[in-house]
Amino acid sequence: CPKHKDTVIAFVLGGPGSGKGTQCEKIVETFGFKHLSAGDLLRKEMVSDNSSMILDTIREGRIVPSAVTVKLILRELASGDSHKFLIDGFPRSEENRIAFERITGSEPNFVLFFECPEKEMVKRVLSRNQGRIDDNIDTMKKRLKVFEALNLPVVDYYAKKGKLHKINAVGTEDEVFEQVRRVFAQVST
Ligand code: UP5
Ligand code: MG
Repeated sequence: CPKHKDTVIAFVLGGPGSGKGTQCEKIVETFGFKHLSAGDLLRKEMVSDNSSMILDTIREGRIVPSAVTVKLILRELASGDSHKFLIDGFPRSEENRIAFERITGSEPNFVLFFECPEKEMVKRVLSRNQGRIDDNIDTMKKRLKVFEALNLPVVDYYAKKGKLHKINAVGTEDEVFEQVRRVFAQVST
């Protein structure tokens, strides 16, 4: 189990294009966390393993089996000497959440949730232009449906546990980060 008593794990949740990756980079610069993007880890694995399963799943906006994603996250938690982790874009379903808890024996210390209207998320994703196979209107519609059906229950779960910090994701990157900064100030006291 990678979790020592001084390990800090924050889950960073929010819909597709809500700004998770962008804000995680700022958190890394300001608060010295290690950033683990589940999506980035899966895209790397897809290429290095030539995995058509991961490719097809991402193109359909569906969720890769928990065992695959948790293995990649565990490898990162165990490598290097960081003990403060941002896990971005995971868990995406109750099944993901339960698998993570069972396999690592850990729960996150706190959870950030970027709240963003669908219209804004669609606009951001379609204007990103970084060649992601899932950044097209058809896949985006599917990603939004999966987010609503499977990820929002995870958000509710952490809200009930008192671990959820909601961030209004609309505004400039700096405006959004001001809210993030306040959360980190609050949880580290
Ligand atoms: N942008 C950012 N902030 C802005 C702001 N305040 N104002 C205006 N523009 C802003 O941002 C998106 C775009 O918006 C960028 O161009 C940015 O400059 C701009 P970004 O920070 O990239 O948003 P993010 O929330 O990270 O969006 P992303 O598309 O990465 O979210 P997803 O959750 O859809 O993607 P992820 O990579 O996590 O997952 C992709 C797929 O992998 C999933 O659909 C799924 O198929 C699979 N997956 C799993 O199966 N399991 C997992 O655990 C994780 C992923
Ligand atoms: Mg991202």
